Amino acid sequence: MKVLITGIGGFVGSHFAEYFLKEEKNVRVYGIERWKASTENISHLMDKIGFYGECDINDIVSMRNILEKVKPDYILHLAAQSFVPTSWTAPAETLKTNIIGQVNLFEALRSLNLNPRIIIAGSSEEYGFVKRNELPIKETNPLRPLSPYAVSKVGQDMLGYQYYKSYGLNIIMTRAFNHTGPRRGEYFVCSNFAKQIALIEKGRQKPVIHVGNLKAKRDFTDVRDMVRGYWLVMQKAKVGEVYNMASGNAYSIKETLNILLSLSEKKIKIKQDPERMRPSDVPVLIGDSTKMRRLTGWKPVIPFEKTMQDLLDYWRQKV
Ligand code: A2R
Repeated sequence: MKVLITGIGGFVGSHFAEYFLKEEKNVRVYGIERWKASTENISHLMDKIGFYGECDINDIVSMRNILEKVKPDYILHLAAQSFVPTSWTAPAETLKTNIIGQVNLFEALRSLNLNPRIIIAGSSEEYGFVKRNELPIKETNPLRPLSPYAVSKVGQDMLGYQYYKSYGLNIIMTRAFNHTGPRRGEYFVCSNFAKQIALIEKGRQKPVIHVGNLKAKRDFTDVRDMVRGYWLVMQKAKVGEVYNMASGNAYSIKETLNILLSLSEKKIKIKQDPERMRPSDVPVLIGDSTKMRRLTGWKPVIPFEKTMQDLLDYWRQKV
């Protein structure tokens, strides 16, 4: 069985590759690699992953070449401009990579007459502004995106549906709520706090942690639980359907900060930094993943405190 992971060198992609190589011996893992892509996250796995040269999802020729060579049974489409704040500073680039990049993937598959099962990595950010009485959020909730990133993910989601309906492609849409853990990019909130604490412990930053909006509440799942969930959805889900993936529990950003601070012996002050505030932020996101759980039997098993401990230890080793 051949699985192609776009964005394999990213946070989720690297955990996915690790999961397959450890737990699913009958799966052959392939990746796509951009010119000068960072392979740090998967450097320990490189010899076990199949690569067929450079591929940028914005370039349909390179996309087609890879698909023709791999002929995958499954595609996990993770490659994206994945960072919400960057989508404010580079909205057009975010829309291009996420939406047009995905069109390139679909059109390349169509031109090759390939029809693997494809998972689209959507996001809880698609729900955007959510009313209190809509929590926890079901798949049927209106989408009211609040950032260019969120709009790009709504676009990916809708295109997935449209290509399923129009051309019968085997596409499954997911909306993953927040996930974190070791290797999370340093610009994402928990990872950023953990890195700052690790730098403070090493004496490389004054004992002051810079933070943005601490009030926002997010539904966090460990990335290792998340990739297990993605694989179950990939195998069992109904094509053309959308599935939330969430823990169902929310922590405020302040609570995550407090957990991380409690794992350090250093006395650290907290400083709010106006530059870290977003033009519009989603106040609370809590997901209802009943649909996906009923289908697959999945539930997250890694406690949030362990995720935070592992994330902090990752940064302690890295800085
Ligand atoms: O930036 P790179 O070269 O390290 O590769 C990133 C890749 N990527 C691309 N690959 C090919 N062509 C492109 N034009 C292109 N642009 C970006 O996507 C990286 O390997 C991956 C994204 O990884 P992360 O930023 O760590 O995202 P994460 O957290 O793993 O999220 C995976 C998916 C994304 O679609 C999110 O929007 C969604 O889950 O939540």
